[in-house]
Amino acid sequence: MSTNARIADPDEVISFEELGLAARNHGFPLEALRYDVTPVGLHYLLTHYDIPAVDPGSWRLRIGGHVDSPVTLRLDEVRSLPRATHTVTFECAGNGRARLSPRPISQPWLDGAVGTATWTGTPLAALLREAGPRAGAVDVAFTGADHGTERGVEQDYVRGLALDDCLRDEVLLAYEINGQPLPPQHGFPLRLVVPGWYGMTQVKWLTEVTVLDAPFTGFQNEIAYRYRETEDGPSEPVTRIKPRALMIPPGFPDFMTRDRIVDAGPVTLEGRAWSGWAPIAQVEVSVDGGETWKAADLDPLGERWAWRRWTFGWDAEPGEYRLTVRAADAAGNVQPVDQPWNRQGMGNNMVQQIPVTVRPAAS
Ligand SMILES: Nc1nc2c(c(=O)[nH]1)N[C@H]1C(S)=C(S)[C@@H](COP(=O)(O)O)O[C@H]1N2
Ligand SMILES: [Mo]
Repeated sequence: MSTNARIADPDEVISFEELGLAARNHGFPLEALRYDVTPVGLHYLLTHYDIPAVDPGSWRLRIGGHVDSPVTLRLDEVRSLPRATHTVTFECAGNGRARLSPRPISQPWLDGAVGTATWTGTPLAALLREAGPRAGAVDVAFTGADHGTERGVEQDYVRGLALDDCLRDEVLLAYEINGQPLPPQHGFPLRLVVPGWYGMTQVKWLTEVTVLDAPFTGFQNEIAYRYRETEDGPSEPVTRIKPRALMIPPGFPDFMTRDRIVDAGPVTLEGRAWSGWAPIAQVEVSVDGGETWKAADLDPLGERWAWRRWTFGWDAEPGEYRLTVRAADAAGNVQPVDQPWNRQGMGNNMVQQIPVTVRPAAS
């Protein structure tokens, strides 16, 4: 049995199975780019299996493995630890997958597997230090309370992360989103938040934190979240978020195609850009599908792990346009116009394309 995603045949359309995944795991509507912080119900969702039933009274967090003093905590004990809050842009590593050609079959995201939330919790580093990783500790495994099978492998959802990455100041065990207790779909009662990393790292319904003296080799790290060109060839782990800019689609939409109609005249195009590698340094807009580019205006840098707002003044004259936007970060990573294809459809940060008809202004 292959543990790779299947690739769609050239004329194969989206199946009921994919539609089922897409309905459970909804994206965020692009007009929600207008909010600095995404309202909870508009944040994207991705859950591999079922949302587990967790009883907060009997729930425990266990920190153990290759440590000197294992720790077990009740929810009220976690909540009484020092608090920290970070505003963080999340993005699923599969965002953009459904636009790839040929198309890897999995959760068929278009552009909307994104959201920015204010996460409150307690810094992971202090708890890990209290448990005391022993000499030789390399990775930490984070286990969720959800369970399922995936490509024939039965498993709890578990992700590994290098101990050094776990000890960064910004990493949280979060119990609140936007000032409210986590709702079931976002990981109640506790989740991991690792700012800058793609979504698979943000383990929901956390129950166990296990320090390991050998590299973690579980399914979600070794099989699922890899950049892989061929079925059996070499692969690289999916880690931090590549740069992406998105635009609020201007004007108003057609119901079916979602193509846009805009009245001629001055239009302020607006959106957000982010990168998990370095702060956003530049955003450029094209109204001709990527032939020519002009720099957008950037809002001042805000919180490091939150997206950055941009605007662009467009003098729209009647005609047909294809609006496109691309981001570059301070580490020199630039969003591509052409698809970065890989076998499992990971990290497709190819630019958004918005067909727009500009109609003459009513006189
Ligand atoms: N336990 C558990 N954690 C999980 C997942 C999961 O299926 N189970 N999905 C991951 C993936 S792939 C993503 S993109 C994010 C989505 O977080 P959200 O649903 O809160 O937006 O959660 C991550 N954490
Ligand atoms: Mo994801």
